Amino acid sequence: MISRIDLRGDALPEGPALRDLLPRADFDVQAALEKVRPICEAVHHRGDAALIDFAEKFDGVRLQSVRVPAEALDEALDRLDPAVRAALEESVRRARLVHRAQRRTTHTTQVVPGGSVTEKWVPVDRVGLYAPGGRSVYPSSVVMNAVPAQEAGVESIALASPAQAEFGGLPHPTILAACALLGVDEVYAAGGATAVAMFAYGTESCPPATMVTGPGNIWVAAAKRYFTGRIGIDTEAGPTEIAILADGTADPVHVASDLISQAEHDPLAAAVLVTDSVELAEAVEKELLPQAEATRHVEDRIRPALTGKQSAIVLVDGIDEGLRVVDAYAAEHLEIQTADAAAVADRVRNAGAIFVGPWAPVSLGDYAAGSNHVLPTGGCACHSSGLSVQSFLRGIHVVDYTKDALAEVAQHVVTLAEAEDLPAHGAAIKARFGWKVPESK
Ligand code: HSO
Ligand code: ZN
Repeated sequence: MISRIDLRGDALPEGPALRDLLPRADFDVQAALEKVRPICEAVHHRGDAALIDFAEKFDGVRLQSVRVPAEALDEALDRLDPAVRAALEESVRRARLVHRAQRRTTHTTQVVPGGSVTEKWVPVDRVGLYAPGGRSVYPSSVVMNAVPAQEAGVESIALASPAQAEFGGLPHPTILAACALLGVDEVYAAGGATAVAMFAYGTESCPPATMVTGPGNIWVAAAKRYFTGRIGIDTEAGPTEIAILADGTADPVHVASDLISQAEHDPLAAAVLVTDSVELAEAVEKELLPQAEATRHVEDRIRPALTGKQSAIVLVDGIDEGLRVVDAYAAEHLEIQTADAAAVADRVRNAGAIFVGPWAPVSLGDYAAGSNHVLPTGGCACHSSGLSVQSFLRGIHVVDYTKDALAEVAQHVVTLAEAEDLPAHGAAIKARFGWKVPESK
């Protein structure tokens, strides 16, 4: 059910040529951009009225108000299954441990006596988090977005999730319960591009945000791209990906179940096994179908994901070549299931998150490892990181020089300003010293 790409024999090509041999889903955000433009503009001009009309059109429900009343949040938490509540609490506890350790401290560098640069870290003022509805109602994603924002010290945190007709126009109750658990009390029923536009422009009921984060479908990604440069965004999340680098020591049952686990998200999800063992490849192929058939979403998501052009088993000549392949692919999630997995994992350069050895499946990271599950997709892991405390912070340089410290470097500044044909830059220095440049020490 899954295709094979055989890269054994000849030497592997370099860089982009190697990347072109590897499978990837089509996810044309640029094409979606034209469709979201009128939606964003309608929210800009008509505010809440546009959000209410779009909820009726896309979600089939007429809203009383876009803002979710506080009682609805409390009620959702009261009604939450106690086992789900306990699991979410543990997920939050572990995520807090990891994200608290990401906090940055103010640092001052004494460049010269009397001259210092301090880097202070300031959280963004207000973020809008997005939690999808429909096929993907993930309270775990509320945790993964809210915890780093909270640990970064963001003062104003709001969340939007699509209105659900079956819940009277409120977002899904598990999303509301997760918000209540996390202390996120400003919640809106708005979905897809309309939610991003609501946060970007602000409406009568929702003040504008400086940043929007959170996973979503192609319309959310397109809306984020539309607002790039106006508001901060995290990476544009595409369909989920798992790559597994495995040798003959890996257990094919586990490898197959991990590939299937991420194929479960989306018909466009990617599952890629890179191995130097033909025996493992064959054993995994045998496992995939029966395991997939035994699970609920086989027809609508898992089979199309595994048989799609974005998924494959890639055969290589040894783990060194395997490492070159997984680096070229730059997976959102990368599992290392080889002998001495930690040493192999240490050599990986490009991945959103790395899962080491037989006891760290991606599902653990999705819910309760403490790591973040909002990660770069589509090869963006070669230049971007997953969501973290850092995503919500700005490092501001504070430059503090005395007269003597400025005098000491004045000549160099004037010289560089002249070299760039910017004499007024030099004049701003000279003016402070009676228009004479002090001698450099
Ligand atoms: N694997 C998804 C996140 C997720 N999994 C949410 C389960 N729920 C993208 O990293
Ligand atoms: Zn997942």
